[in-house]
Amino acid sequence: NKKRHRADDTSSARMTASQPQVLSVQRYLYEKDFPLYKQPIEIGFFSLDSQRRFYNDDRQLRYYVEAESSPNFNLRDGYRDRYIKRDESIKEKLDHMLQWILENRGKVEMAPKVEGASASSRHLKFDFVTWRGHLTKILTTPYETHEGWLLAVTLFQGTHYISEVETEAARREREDRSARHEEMTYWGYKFEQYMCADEPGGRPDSGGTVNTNEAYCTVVQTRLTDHHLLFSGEVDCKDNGSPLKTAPGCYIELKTSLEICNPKQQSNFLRFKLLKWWAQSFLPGVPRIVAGFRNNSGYVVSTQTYETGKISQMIKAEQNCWRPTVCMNFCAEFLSFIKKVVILDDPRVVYLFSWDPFKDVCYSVHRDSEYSFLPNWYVEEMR
Ligand code: 0WD
Ligand code: CA
Repeated sequence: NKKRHRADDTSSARMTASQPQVLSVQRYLYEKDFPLYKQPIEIGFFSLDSQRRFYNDDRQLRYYVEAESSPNFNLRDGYRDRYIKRDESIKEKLDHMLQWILENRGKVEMAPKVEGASASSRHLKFDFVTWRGHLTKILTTPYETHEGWLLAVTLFQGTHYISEVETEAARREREDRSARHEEMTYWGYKFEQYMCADEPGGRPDSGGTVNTNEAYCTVVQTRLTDHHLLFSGEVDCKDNGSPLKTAPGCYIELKTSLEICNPKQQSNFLRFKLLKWWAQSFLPGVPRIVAGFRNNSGYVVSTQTYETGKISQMIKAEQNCWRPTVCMNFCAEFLSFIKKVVILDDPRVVYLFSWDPFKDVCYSVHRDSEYSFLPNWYVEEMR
C-alpha cells in the first residue's frame, strides 16, 4: 500500500538523510484501518520443567478444570511452605526459543532455492523472532504512561531477533518489591493450580507445590502486514471440552484481578487491565481468558470468562479508552522502523531501541557489548 508507506516516511518515522532516527508513538498517527493480521498458527511447543530444563514436547501442558459458581480459593495458601520461585535475576533472553528453532529447523527454514544450492544457506522464513511478551509491550506502548522499555535487535541471516533488556527502573522495581507485592505475584500462579489438572479429565491438586520454573510454551507463526513473525508465549492450559478445537484455539489464559465493586474500578478494569489482557491473548490467537476475581484477603470469590475477540466490543462505550487498531498499527510501523534502521547483518551487533512514556522511540548501535544476546551455540549451528 503506497499511500500508507508515504505516511510512514513523513509522519510517524522522522527522517535524516535516508534513515529514520526516531519513531513517534502518538496515537492519532495510528488511528487507521485495522492492519492485516493473519490467524496465528501453532507450529510447535516446548516445556520447561521444575528445574527449568528444556523439552521439545508438551509434558508441562495442563488441562482446564471449570470452577464451581461460587468458589472460595485461598490464594495465600502455600506461599510460605509450598512455593518454589524461579530465579528472576537469571536472564534467559531468547535462549529457549533458539533451542526450539535448532530442534525444529525443518519447520522454520526456507526451502532451498535450487537443487545443489549451498547447504550452508540457513535462512529462516521469518522477518522477526521474539517472545510474545515483548510484542505485548509493543502493542500497549501508545497507551503506556508509567514504564518504558529497552528492546535489543540483532539482524542475523536476514531475520531480526528481538530480545528485551531490563531497564534500570524495572530492575529497581524488581529488587525493591514489597512483601505484599511479592505475595501477590504468587497469587496468580496459585490460581492456575486451582484451575488446572495435570492430566485430561483429572482434578486440580491445590495441596501441591507451586513451582514457577515450570512452563509450557506455544510457538506460533503469523503475519502482520508484510512482517512474517515467529514467536513463543507461555500458555496456562488447554480446554479439552471442545475436542474439535485445535491449538491455539483450545488454549485458555488465566488471570486474577481485584473484585469490581464500583464504577471507578469498572472503568479502570476496562481501560487498563483489559488492554494488557487483550494484547497478550490476541497475539497468539488464544480465544478465551478466564478471570478469577479476588477480595483483599486473597480469596477468589467468582470467575468470569472473556472472549478475546469480543473485548473490543466491551470497551466501545468507555470514554477515553484504548483501540486495538492503534496497538496493531503501531506495532506494524515499529517493525517497519526496525527493518529500515537495522541494516548490519551481524550476530555481534545490537541495535538498542528505547522508549520512555511521552517520548519518541529512539535507538543506539552496539558491537560486542553487554547487549549481545545471540549465543555462540546458536550462531555456529545456523551458519
Ligand atoms: O520478558 C519475558 N517475557 C521473558 C520471557 C524473558 C525471558 C524468557 N521468557 C520466557 C520464559 O521462558 C517464560 O516461560 O518466556 C516465557 C513467558 O513468555 P511470554 O509468554 O512471552 O511472556 P508474557 O506474555 O509476558 O507472560 C506470560 C506468563 C505470565 O503470566 P501472566 O498471566 O502473569 O501474564 O509467563 C510468565 C507469567 O506467568 N512470565 C514469565 N516466566 C518466565 N520468565 C516471565 C519471565 N520473564 N514473564 C512472565
Ligand atoms: Ca496467566
